[in-house]
Amino acid sequence: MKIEPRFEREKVDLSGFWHFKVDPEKKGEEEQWFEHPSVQRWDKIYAPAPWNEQDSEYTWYMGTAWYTREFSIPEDWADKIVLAVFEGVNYEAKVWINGVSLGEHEGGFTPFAFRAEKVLKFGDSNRIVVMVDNTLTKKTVPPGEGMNETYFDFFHYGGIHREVYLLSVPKVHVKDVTIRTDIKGKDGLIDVDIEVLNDLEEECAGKLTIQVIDGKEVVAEEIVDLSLAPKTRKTVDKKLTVSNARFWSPESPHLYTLRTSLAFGGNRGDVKDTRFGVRTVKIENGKILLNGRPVFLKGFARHEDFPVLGKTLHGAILRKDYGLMKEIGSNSFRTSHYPYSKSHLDLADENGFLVILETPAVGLRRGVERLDDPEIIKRVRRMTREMILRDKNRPSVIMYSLFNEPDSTREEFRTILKEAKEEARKTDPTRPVTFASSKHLDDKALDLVDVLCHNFYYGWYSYSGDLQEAEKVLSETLDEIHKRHPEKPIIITEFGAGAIAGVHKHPPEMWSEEYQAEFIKTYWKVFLSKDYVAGGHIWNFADFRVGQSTRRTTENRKGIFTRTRDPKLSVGVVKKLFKNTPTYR
Ligand code: GCB
Repeated sequence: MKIEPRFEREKVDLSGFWHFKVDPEKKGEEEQWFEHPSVQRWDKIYAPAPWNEQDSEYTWYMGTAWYTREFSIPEDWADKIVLAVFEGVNYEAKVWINGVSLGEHEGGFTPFAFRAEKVLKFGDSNRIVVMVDNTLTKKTVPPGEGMNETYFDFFHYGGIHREVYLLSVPKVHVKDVTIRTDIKGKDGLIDVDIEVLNDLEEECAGKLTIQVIDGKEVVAEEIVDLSLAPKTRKTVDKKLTVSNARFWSPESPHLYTLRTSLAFGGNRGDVKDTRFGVRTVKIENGKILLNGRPVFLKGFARHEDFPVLGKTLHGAILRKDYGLMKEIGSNSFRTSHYPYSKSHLDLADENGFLVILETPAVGLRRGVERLDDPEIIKRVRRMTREMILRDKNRPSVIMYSLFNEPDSTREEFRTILKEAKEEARKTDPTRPVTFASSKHLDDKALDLVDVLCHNFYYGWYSYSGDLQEAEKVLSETLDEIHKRHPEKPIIITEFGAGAIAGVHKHPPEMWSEEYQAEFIKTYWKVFLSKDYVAGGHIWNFADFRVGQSTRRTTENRKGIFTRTRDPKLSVGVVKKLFKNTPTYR
């Protein structure tokens, strides 16, 4: 079998300097800044990257801001569909090209795209204008009331913080691919759904070639005859088998490519590649089974955060972080508290990390009047769906966390959890769902999830400075949770203590590097003593920027690395703990 040739779908990348103007009085729309912005008087900033740390004037800015730039589009794109793609804009975006409105999107961490070919000038210069609003309210997801009054504990960056580009795709193309894998003996069973769109005014007939590619070899192939009526879409469902498959796992993160190629009337059409791994994830008898073996997650809850770049973790930083995470011996992390960028997760697939993928639904507590507010439910459902649609084919993603630390003592939380869960199951019935609870024995919703995730801070926020008592209470609480839900594995998705790099105390005291190291050691001992504990994630991999308050010294200091990735004392300790804890147990 011959590998079908690959064409990259062509892109016009819009990374670079954009003209920029804040609009605190929100007069831009009325004054039609999207029409002919008088950019001579505008500032310039770089995208992708939040606006906050690019100039001190913008650091604490919350409100509306405008971006604009020119770009040109090749002439030979004229017969194509052209999408204006945004991988992440925090929090709300409205987009115009050549003065025409393309649409709007809400939510900072999931991608969106608008059809643009009708308003573009091909072989010519075009202007894009993006209005971004990062205003938080009690009903945004996540919610808040100001830069220092967020209902969540990380800095509220604003702006275009992930890639923006124009993408050309043929009028007949593969719109979406869903890959589900199973294992039978030594074989990988691949179940694919391929959605093909015919956007032409005429019927088209041809063939779809589906190939599983392993390195330079086609290891499975199916060819399907296809005909599509004008302006319709069709989903092709096929099952392929890879004999003697190499299964994806932390120790051997083997990736295959599914290539879908269209051909019509002898002409080659769209080619789309989707990476995947052959692996299974199941929850059985209180264990998380990866390819049938019980796994133990050792790792971190992370943040996307770095000086100046804010939430935009450049490839070089990601490369460094993964190197450090592997050197320490970790095999897992949670995308606390929002879906991370594509490249962040690409590296998880490639490096064999087991990822708990979390939605941006953090902070649904205190100030939020009703957790079952229809507006909030709608937002949560949409963000959950957008996240899963983006990441459903990643082998690294082993479960979805639908919320972080909601007020799960309130009865209404059950309503919004059920809604989010229904959306998750509908979009992807294969992966377990969970949420990170801080309510433990008072939690009213643990019966609704597949895996129990708990965040503990005994020895920090309570039993402060007293690790002996913390150990006792932690152990008793875990046993009681397990007693109530014996069939569900428990992961400790957060545990940690603040340590200011350079502060040392003997005997260990809060805020010292020694106390943090002792804290982690104490917790780890408890986890390993319990058969039902399926993992521990240290809060946090690195220190990260937060809003201003009396509780924090500009950053949350619970990282075992500083914000710039210098190690604290804990790193050596954690390395030993992780190396002595096998992935399968
Ligand atoms: C938590 C939150 C996390 C905070 C952390 C802390 O429980 O989930 O967002 O940053 O505690 O350090 O207080």
